[in-house]
Amino acid sequence: MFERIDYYAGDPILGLMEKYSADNNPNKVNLGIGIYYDESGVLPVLDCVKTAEARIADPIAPRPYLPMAGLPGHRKGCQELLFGKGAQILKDGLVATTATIGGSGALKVGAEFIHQWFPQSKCYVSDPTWGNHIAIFEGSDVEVGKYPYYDKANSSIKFDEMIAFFETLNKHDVILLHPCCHNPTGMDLTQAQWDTVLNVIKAHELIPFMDIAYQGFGEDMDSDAYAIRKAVEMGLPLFVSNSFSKNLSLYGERVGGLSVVCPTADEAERVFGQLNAMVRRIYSSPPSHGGHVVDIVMNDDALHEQWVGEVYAMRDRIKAMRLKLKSVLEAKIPNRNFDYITRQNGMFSFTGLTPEQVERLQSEFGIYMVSNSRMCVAGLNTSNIDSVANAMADVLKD
Ligand code: KET
Repeated sequence: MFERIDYYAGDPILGLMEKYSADNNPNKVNLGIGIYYDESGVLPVLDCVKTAEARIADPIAPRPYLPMAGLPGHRKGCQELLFGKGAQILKDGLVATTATIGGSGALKVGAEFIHQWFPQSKCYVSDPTWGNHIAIFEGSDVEVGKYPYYDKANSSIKFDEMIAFFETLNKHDVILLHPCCHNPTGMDLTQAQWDTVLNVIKAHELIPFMDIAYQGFGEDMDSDAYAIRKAVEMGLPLFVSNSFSKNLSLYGERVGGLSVVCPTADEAERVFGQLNAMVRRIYSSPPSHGGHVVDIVMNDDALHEQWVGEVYAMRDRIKAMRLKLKSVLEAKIPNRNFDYITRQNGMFSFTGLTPEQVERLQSEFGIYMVSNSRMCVAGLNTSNIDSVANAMADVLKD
């Protein structure tokens, strides 16, 4: 009966995590999946989250189903983080937000919405992008294309090519953008470049879909949301998927949100209703535990401030690791340019290693990075950075 079912080749990122876990090399280093580990190589529980958990646990409360759109405080937390506290569009009721099962859930609900209400639209993703972007949109029967983005030879962005490409697209085509900390390249647009992109989007009536999974890991909470807020200022309709997996270190709780910015409050209400309908038919309503953590941390001023500080500490540790990695590699291979390591933002560095070199790092040194050469810099720490840099230098020299 099931013989005709294809084998699943596995996911390039999650599969790597499994392979890493099964490796019994005592010196193994996980630089694959986008997870922040602290200086001791441990996945942190943020202090603000510990306080929120203590409140949730005392007294232990009943667990009813949440509304389809999740907790109101979770939704408000997403909105204020993305659009700014007191933003006029929030006062005017122009944003339809649903809490979602992680950033992935937000993308899925958004993709389903686009499939149903914009059936002619194609979705264009950066070349390269997070692999699951393509899988999620194709899984919702949205045709996916790629726009030029990363110039491998120069470790830079093909900006002019990208703009020229956008100009060829059809009205209401969707452009999936990374507002900060581009995955996998770490190469972000400047604010002036964002302005140009958004002007083209406006002129051609394209639909921007911004996926922000690393807010706070680039520059700061507000600068990382520049593209989102600029699009709002320009009066563009906009989809935003956000994830709290990384910046609240709540990976397994699956917390995120999908927000759709609409021209009028009436349209926002219609969209909100349809988002509810999408959620109902996919998973009914989101899980409550992580939603309560988000609600508490985002809506308590003192905890929110503490949280921002904790995110910036993670950001700063990653930046310090970039500097260290660059300096060790430069010392080892003086004739090669490693500036790209500190020009890139967020958790990832796109190292440009060949698949063979990535494979050698894994089999000879127990160092795991994604085969497209993406390294999660947040997996480096002062104890493993020298051995990682030495191993990289070794495979690069041969
Ligand atoms: N968007 C982007 C850009 C992203 O990198 C991730 C996760 C997500 C959405 C999903 O967020 P979540 O809240 O976990 O559903 N990326 C890392 C983990 C993964 O592949 O699932 C990664 O790229 O390693």
